[in-house]
Amino acid sequence: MTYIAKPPLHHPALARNKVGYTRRDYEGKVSTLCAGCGHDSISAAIIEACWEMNIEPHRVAKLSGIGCSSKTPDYFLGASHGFNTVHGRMPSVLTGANLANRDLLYLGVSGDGDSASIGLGQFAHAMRRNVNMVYIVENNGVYGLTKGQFSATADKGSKSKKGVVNADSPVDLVGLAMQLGASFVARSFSGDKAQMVPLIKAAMEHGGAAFIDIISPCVTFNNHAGSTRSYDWVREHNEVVNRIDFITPRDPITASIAPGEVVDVPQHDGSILRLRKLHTDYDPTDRVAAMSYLHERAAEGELVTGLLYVEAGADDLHAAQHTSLRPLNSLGKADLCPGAAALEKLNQRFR
Ligand SMILES: Cc1ncc(C[n+]2csc(CCOP(=O)(O)OP(=O)(O)O)c2C)c(N)n1
Ligand code: SF4
Ligand SMILES: [Mg+2]
Repeated sequence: MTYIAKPPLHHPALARNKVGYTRRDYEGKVSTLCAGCGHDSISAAIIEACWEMNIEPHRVAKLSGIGCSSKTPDYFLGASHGFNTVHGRMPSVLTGANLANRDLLYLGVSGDGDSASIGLGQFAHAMRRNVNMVYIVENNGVYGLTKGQFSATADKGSKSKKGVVNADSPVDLVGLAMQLGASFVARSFSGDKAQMVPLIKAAMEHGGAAFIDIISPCVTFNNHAGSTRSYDWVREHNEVVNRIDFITPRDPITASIAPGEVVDVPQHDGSILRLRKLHTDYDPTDRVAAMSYLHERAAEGELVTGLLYVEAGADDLHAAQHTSLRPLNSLGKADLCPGAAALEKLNQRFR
């Protein structure tokens, strides 16, 4: 059913953003996910964020793996580049595409099975290399597409729909991303669009690996009592540490906020992430403190959401590898194939 296209007609009076597109231009095909699936709310937040950020759809490359979550790029940004890869292999395909053309905005969409089970190794290496991308995991604690088996992010002791208790310890992708060196780490909830949209916008402006773990309930297989990924459970245990205001280089910075209530984090392009602190003792620029805070709250059964860690000005993979500033498809033969002498010089470095 993924072939159902939306009618192309637009109401002529639809509002247009600064690059001339309506919200409809950021949509994709009709979703075939179950009604109420958290993943559809995340697609809606991505559409909203891209429209508000005035991003031209053809400047975006969306990549995914396999799963209900990985199907979603078909349901937004229909005019963008897209690659639905193999289960768990999105990060390496995205890394390759990014190395070949640094001028696109890379959006990786994955599931908890896709990134924390089969794709855990791929996830880890993309984070530690600080690949410049937005990486969203739509985390429902189960393999939704294959009918609700526990995934590696399911909490120990949580119950499946049939009452089976999960005996395995969970993989916490947020904790892993921080430990591995990701320079932007956030967690959100698909039921909180007001939190998701600014987080996605900030992630798109960040120049490095921007990881967002979005708890996204699977209404068909993991939304019952005993689950720790249901709408009810997340609403009861969600501890929001901050709210983002996003200030582009052109916006005036006006605020009358008491010191201690706000953290300003400048980004590569001159924009500023302004974090309004809801928990005054939480510092998102201190990696070690942020990790211990998350562990403490998790031990109390709380799920911390918000921008959890951000490192301004971190070097991405291109900076570390001194890659070409121009996309490879814009280089001529002389640059791409500089001849035997250049190859010999290169080989000398490895002897
Ligand atoms: C190599 C390989 N192994 C197993 C599968 C079967 N499979 C398809 S989707 C999936 C899990 C999807 O779970 P998740 O990434 O959490 O996505 P969700 O459906 O929950 O959004 C599995 C195991 C596959 N397609 N390919
Ligand atoms: S099975 Fe679960 S994850 Fe898949 S579309 Fe349905 S509700 Fe969403
Ligand atoms: Mg899943």
